[in-house]
Amino acid sequence: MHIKQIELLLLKLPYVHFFETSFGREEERTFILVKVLAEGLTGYGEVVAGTSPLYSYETTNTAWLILKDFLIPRVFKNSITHPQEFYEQARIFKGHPMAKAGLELALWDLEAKRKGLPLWKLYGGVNKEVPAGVSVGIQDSPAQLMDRIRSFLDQGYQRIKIKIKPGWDIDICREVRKEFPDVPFQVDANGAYRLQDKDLLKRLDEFSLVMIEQPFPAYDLWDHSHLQRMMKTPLCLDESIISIDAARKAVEMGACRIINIKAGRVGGIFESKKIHDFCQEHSLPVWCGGMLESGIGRAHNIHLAALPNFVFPNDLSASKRYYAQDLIEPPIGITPQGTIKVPELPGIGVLPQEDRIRKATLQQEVFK
Ligand code: OSB
Ligand code: MG
Repeated sequence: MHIKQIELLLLKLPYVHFFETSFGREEERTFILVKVLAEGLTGYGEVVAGTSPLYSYETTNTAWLILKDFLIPRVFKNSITHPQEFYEQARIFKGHPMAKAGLELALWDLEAKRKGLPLWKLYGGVNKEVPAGVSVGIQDSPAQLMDRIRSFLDQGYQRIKIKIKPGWDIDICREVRKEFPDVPFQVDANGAYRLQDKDLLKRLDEFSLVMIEQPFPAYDLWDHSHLQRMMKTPLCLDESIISIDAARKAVEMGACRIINIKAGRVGGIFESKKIHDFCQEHSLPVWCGGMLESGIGRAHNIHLAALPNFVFPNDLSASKRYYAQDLIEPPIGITPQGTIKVPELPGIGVLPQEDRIRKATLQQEVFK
């Protein structure tokens, strides 16, 4: 096999409801799709970088540049076809994990389609359904938050995660707990606090949270290890876990008791699997995070979440929770039990709709 063509597409899709975190509010998502064409098949990958360097330093523009100038030329020059070869060669370039992951995911989809197998079988997945949670952004008022949570619980989601930031934390958690006393409930600060906020953070122990995600900035494993010793509630790291190396250090330091895995953040599926396996050996449960992906990126996440140590409900929600019209058919749905079925068709196992992709495309570049 050789790869005939690689395409980068910049897409924009409006959210059904704005999404606000400690770093701001967004009404739409602009992201890169990667298409890899060979032997009449197309592999699809999604780059999770946003337009601004808020979640991490990568942006749609930096990822486009790294793909165009370094990663795509390497695939053609060295006739790379297998995702493992790509992973090994892409590692020589520093950083830019989201750009690397987007292309690795497209190569995985292509490889699985060539074999006629769904991705989860290539990854060693075992779960036929994965538990669905929902990540609820900061709202205009507590009442609006309660309404949204109620509606998600009515749809069957197994747990609620809310975004917190200074000023939208203790009082909001108290209200959510009062309204929904038995619901599995967790919070995500996206790094908005510092060690000096430890007394406030320690008060979160009273709400029986399943976990507190990323209270401190990404670089700060050390202060997370201090906070974890002071708190009953498990800390979960997201932004801090950029590699298997970071995962090992976090675990050795006691900086967290749970890890959220995102292929984009760690640079692809190989790195994700290493983190998954390491956590399994060290009895740390993991779950799959999300970056408000389209159905293409989300389908990739679902296959990853089929691995055995994905234990907690994931940030994997139905298509209609994010976008009025997703890019795939059938749309991702949730079962009455609050799970998502892992697709059985080859590759990502859902069908990208080229007409919808075309309608959402702002910019495109073809490489041969
Ligand atoms: O921190 O988990 C996060 C979305 C964008 C950036 C960061 C995060 C999130 C989410 C959304 O929480 C999860 C989802 O895709 O449903
Ligand atoms: Mg997070």
